[in-house]
Amino acid sequence: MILDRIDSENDIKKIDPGEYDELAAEIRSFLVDHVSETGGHLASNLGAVELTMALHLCMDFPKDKLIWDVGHQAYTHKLLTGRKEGFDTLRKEGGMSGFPKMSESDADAFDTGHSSTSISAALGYAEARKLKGGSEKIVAVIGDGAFSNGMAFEALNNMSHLKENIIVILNDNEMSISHNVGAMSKYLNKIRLGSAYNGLKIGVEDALMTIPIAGEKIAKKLKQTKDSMKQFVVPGKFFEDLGISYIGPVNGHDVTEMVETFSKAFKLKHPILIHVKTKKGMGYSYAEKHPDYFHGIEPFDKKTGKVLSKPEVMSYSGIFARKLTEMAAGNKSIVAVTAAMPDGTGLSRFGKAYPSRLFDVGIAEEHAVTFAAGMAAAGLTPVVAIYSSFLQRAYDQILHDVCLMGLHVIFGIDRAGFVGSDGETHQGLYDISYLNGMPGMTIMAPKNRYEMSRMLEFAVDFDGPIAIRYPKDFAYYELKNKIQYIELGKSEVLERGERLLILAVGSMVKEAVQVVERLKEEGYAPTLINVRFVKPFDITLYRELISEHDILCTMEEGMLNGGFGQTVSGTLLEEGYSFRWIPFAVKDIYVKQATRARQMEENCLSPDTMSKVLIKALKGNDNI
Ligand SMILES: Cc1ncc(C[n+]2csc(CCOP(=O)(O)OP(=O)(O)O)c2C)c(N)n1
Repeated sequence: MILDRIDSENDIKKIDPGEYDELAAEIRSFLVDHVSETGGHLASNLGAVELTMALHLCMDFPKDKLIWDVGHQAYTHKLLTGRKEGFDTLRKEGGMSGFPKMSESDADAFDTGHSSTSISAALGYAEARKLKGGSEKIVAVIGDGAFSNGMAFEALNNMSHLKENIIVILNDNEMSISHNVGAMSKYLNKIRLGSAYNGLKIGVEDALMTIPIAGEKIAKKLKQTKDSMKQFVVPGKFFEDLGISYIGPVNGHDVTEMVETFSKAFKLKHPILIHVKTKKGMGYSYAEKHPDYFHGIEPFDKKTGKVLSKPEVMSYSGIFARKLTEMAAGNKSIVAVTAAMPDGTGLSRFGKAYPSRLFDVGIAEEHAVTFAAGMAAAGLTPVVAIYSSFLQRAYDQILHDVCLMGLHVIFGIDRAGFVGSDGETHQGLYDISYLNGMPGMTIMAPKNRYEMSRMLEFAVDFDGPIAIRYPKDFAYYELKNKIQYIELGKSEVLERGERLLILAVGSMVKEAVQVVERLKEEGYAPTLINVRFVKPFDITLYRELISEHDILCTMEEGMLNGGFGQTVSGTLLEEGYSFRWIPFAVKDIYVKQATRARQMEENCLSPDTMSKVLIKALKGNDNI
C-alpha cells in the first residue's frame, strides 16, 4: 500500500508521481471503508482527494496555512497529516473530529464547521504574515455552495488591495448539499472555457517575474494589454474586476495539472482565485449517483450503498414539513424558505407540492431571514426553516428586520438542542438565549409530534415573529391524549403534585415524564408542566404554582445562560417569591461530539441523573 508510506505531513512528497493515481484510489477505498462504518461526510471528501493531494505536494505543513471551508471535506487532509489511525473514531465521543481542529493537529490552521469563513480567515492570516514578516503560503479551499454566502463576498471585496500571494481554491462540483442555486452558480457554469488563456497568463507572468525589475515592468504592461482584451475573451472577469486573478477551470482530478498550476500561482504577488472542477462522490458509484444522499451519511453497507439502520418513526423535521405542506393547500399565502437545506429540513416535500412557493436561497441564512421579512411585509406568510446552529448567523436580521417591525415570519428552528456527532460547531443550544432578549418574539417548543402540528397551525394563524424549536430526533408520540388547543403564553399541566415544580421545555418533556415516574416510585408527587411557550411564558400559572411548591426545577435542551430557566427563576425572584431553583441546562461549555444520548447524560439531562439530583434535593440533602 502506498498509503502505508504516509505517516505524517509532507510524506506525500516522497511518493513517485507515477503512483499518484494508485494513491488516490487507495485513499478513496479507505474513506469508503471507514465512513461506511462510522458515518460522516462522504461525497464531498471523495471529490476532493486529488485536490488535497496536489495541495499537499505544493505546501509545507505546519508552516503553510490551509483553511478548509465548512471543513467537512478535510478527511484526505487528515489522512495525509498522520491521522490514519484516528479514522476508526471519526465523529465518535472522544474521537477524531469530522472537521479540522487546531487542537487535533498543527496542520489544521483554523477550526470550521459553519460555511463560508475560509476566505476571511485566510485574509486574516495574510495580513498577519505581512505585519510579522512571514513567508508561509496561505490557501483557502471553498466549495461552490459555500461560495454563495455573503461572507465569502465580503472577504473577496476586502482582499483585492493585498499585494501579496493568497490563494482561494474554488472547489466547484456544482453541488451544495443539493444542487447549487443562484446566479454565481450559473456564472461558474458558464466559465468552463479559457484554460488556454490562463496557461499563457500564468506561464508568461511566471517567466517574466524571474527577470529582475525589467521583467516585472514588462509583466505589468502585458497584463494591462491583456486586461483590456480579456473583457471579451477571458472567463472569470468578475473576479479579475475585483482585483483577483482568475485561473481556471482546472481539472480537479488531475494531480499533475493542479501541481503545475498551484506551483506557478504561488509565485504571483497578489490574490488569486483558482477554479477547480471536481465531481462530488468521485470513485464510488452510489455517491456519484446520489451525492446529496452521501453528503452526510449514517453507517451504510458499502456493497449496496444503503444505510444500516433506518428509523421507523418520523423525525420532527418530517412532521413539520408534512404539516406545512398540508396547510399550504388551503392557504395560498404560505411560502417556505430554506438556506440550502431542502432535504435536511424536510422542505423538499413542500417544494414538490408547491415548487413556486419554496425558495432555496443557498447558504445565505442572513438573506433568508430578511428576504422572508420582505415577503411578510408584502402580505405573505413565510416559514423559514433553518437549523438552530446556522440561524445564529441571522441574529441581527431576526431582530432588526423581523422583530422590530413585528412582522409575521415563522421560524422552524430545526436541530434545536444536542446534535450528536457533528460536535461543537453544530450544537443547537443557543437559540433560546439569542431569541429570548428580542422583544416581540414568541418562542414555542412542542412536547411531541401532535403538538408540533398544533403549534404550526397556531403559528400560521398568529400575527408577529414566532419560532418553533424542535430537536434532531424522532418525533415523540406519547402523551397523545394530552393535546388541547394552544393558547398564546399558556403552559400545559401534565401532573399536579406538591413540593417540586418541574417546568420542562419541548424535548425535555419526554425525559421529565420518566423523571416523574422514578420520583413517584420513591414516594414523591411532583408537579409537571409542559412549558409550550418559552416566551411569553405562563407567568400567571407559575406564580400560582411556585407559592405552593418549595423547589423549582427547569429542564431545557439549551444553554443555561440566557435560557428559559434563568429567565423564569429571575422573574419570580424579582417578584419576591422564595424557592430553591434546580436548573437542568447546559452550563457554560461547548458540547463535544458524541451521541445525542451521551451528550444529554454528560450534561446532566438524562432522566437518571436528573432523578438522582431531585431525589437528593427532596430528601433535603444539599450535597448535589
Ligand atoms: C452557515 C452554514 N449553513 C449551512 C451549513 C450546512 N452545510 C454543510 S456543507 C453544505 C454544502 C456545502 O457545499 P459546498 O461548499 O459546495 O461543498 P461540497 O460539499 O459540495 O464540497 C451545507 C449547506 C453549514 N455548514 N453552515
